[in-house]
Amino acid sequence: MADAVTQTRDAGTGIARYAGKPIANCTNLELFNALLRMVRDAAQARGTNQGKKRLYYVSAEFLIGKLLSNNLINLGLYEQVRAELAAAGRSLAELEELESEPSLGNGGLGRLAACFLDSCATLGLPADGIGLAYHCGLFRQSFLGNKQCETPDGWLTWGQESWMRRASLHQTVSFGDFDVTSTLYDIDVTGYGSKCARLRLFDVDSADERLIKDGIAFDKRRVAQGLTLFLYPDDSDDEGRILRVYQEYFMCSNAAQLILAECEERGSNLRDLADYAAVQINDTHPSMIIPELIRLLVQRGIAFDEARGIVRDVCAYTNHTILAEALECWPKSFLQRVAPQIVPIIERLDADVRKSCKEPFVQIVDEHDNVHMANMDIHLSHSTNGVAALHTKILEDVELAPFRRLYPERFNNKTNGITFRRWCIACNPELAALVDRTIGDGWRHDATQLERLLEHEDDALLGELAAIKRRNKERFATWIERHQGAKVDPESVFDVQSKRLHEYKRQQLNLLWAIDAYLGIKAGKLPRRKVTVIFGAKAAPAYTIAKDVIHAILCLSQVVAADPVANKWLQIVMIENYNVTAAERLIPAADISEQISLASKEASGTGNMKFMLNGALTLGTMDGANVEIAGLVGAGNIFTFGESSDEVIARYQRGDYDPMSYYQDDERIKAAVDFLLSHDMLAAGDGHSLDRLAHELMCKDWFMTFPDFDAYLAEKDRMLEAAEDEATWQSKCLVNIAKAGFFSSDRTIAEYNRDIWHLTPDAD
Ligand code: NBX
Repeated sequence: MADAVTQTRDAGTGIARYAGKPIANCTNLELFNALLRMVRDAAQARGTNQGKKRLYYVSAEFLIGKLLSNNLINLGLYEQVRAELAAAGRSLAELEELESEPSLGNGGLGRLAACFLDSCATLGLPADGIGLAYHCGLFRQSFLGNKQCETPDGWLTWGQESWMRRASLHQTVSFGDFDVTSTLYDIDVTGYGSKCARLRLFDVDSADERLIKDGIAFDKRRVAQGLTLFLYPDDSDDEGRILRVYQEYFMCSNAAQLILAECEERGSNLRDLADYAAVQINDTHPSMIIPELIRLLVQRGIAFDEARGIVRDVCAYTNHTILAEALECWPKSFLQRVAPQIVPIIERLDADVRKSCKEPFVQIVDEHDNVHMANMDIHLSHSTNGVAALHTKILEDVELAPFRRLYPERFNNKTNGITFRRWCIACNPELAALVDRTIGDGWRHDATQLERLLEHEDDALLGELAAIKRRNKERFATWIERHQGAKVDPESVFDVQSKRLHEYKRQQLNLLWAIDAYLGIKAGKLPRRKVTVIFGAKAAPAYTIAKDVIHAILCLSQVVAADPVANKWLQIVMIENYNVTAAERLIPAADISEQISLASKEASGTGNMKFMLNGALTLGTMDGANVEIAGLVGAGNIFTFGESSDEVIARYQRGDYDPMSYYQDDERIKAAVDFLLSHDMLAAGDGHSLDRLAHELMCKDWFMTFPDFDAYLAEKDRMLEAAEDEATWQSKCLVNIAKAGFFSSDRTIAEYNRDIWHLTPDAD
């Protein structure tokens, strides 16, 4: 190992050698490609974590972010590469700009998968992520006429060398009506000072990007050509939904074939598969791996009942939501068309369940012949976990209570985490250096050591924290101006809500606050300091109300900016095409972290952890991991408001929520909602969209924005007042940074391994 590291270091000193000419004579693209090759060699020299038993983390998404800097940091090459480039008058930052971000995920679930691979690699666990090589991934978002536009994100066609390496594996997947062949691509996932994990992505050989017409539209009936073009093709019609089932089965069949072949190669006789493989099913998109594995085992001569037991011992399922509409449920007729070979298996699994349990809620196939993927996962795996303490408790006591009664020992919690390599060391190097100077660098491998920061609290440390925040805000200001021409004031409070656009996350609550603040300024009630409200969010292309919220935010942004008084005190910015790269700029610059989901609905959240680690304070409901953050930092160091999850669940059960009565009885709510249809807003935007949103809030408000409105306003006001006492504020930030250690994904992964996977770390 020591030799490998030395060799790696030696190789790393030669950018020019990789470029084939002196640095000074290279274009930035040539330097980028040289670094890419250097990193790939260094990663290969380290090798991948090995062991008899291997984790296969199967996921439709891996939101990995740009790789160059992160890999350089993890391989210990960052400083010398930076210095070598600087000596030749070149900048690593400029090269980073050339890299396009892999568009392989959409939200928290995909980013979690990426953090988990980083931690598996770092902890020495033999692990692979398995997913799909989407050509255009999630759409690229732009704003036109204050609306979201979607275009393909052709991240793979960028004329540079790629992190993806074509593996020699080729497999065939049989659908009901035709066969396809697939090719496997590998991306090395470097660990921090360790060997690597791998991200293994399947593509279909018949994929054809020429199918894409007009924006992100394409003929979804051309399955073989369109299969891997996009992550989550529009599923507002049956053609789109069937295409998703094709995608999922393609992923699952490839994964199952690969796993069995590899395990046999490592010595498994397949009856002992659980000694060789742990399969983690990331939400329900990979659920068909269960019947597919059973099918392949039966094909290899194992009796059905035994195959079912083997698969149960191998598979574990992670649930990421309690929203009923997000739990996948496919008509059996779709499966019959896509993969008829697994339908009899699913029917037999369903029949088994029916024999032992009559409860309709837990059946795999319901009376309308819909297959409930999560139900299949729970019956056919040995572990079902939620992703934060509150979420797991709601699953156990409410949403999945009948399953819990059947299988109490299978339920467990694994509170999410984030990798501190990307979310502090890489994105906030000044903060990381300050921590090193203050408590040493042991926290980089054992994040709980961050608590020691509290022993060093004094004016000097708090002053340094404030100065770092200020510089990060300036850096963000420079970036957003370059990115989309927006000018923001680093003197102002940066109040940030960045996450996928969804009604349950309640960006509309923040929007109503901003309208209320604007109306207040117009009426002469000035804030203590300018507030810059920053949103980052993509809306699913077919999610109309989510797009209406984006439209209203963009219209309001224009209205406020055009007002010569208000624009001195309030600014609303929506980041175009929010992604990991934008998050890396934004999060270190935030003062306020908005985590305002309707209590009980956000399974965990992971942005909340990233903001905390970067010294922002949370304004949040007692939901998801916010509850655990509050417990760790104490009531004085977080700003919470709103109804509790118990109250919300009771409200839903009573079914008597009436938004109209709030609208009529609360003047501020009425004024804010009415403003959506004001002359100024209508002049900035589309009356239909604004009207639809106002109507939705007044007449439905399914995620109960109004009952929390007053409490939100009051707590945000208290928070903005607190922000004016710099020393006390920074002291609260310090507590948040110090207590963030629990949320390292190294802790999460160690728990998965202890309780579910039982892998042996590669000790070399
Ligand atoms: O998973 C997210 C949850 O909403 C977060 O609370 C949680 O922190 C995170 C990681 O556990 N879920 C998520 O991102 N889901 C999806 O993006 C999704 C996409 C497609 C679909 C269902 C869910 N059909």
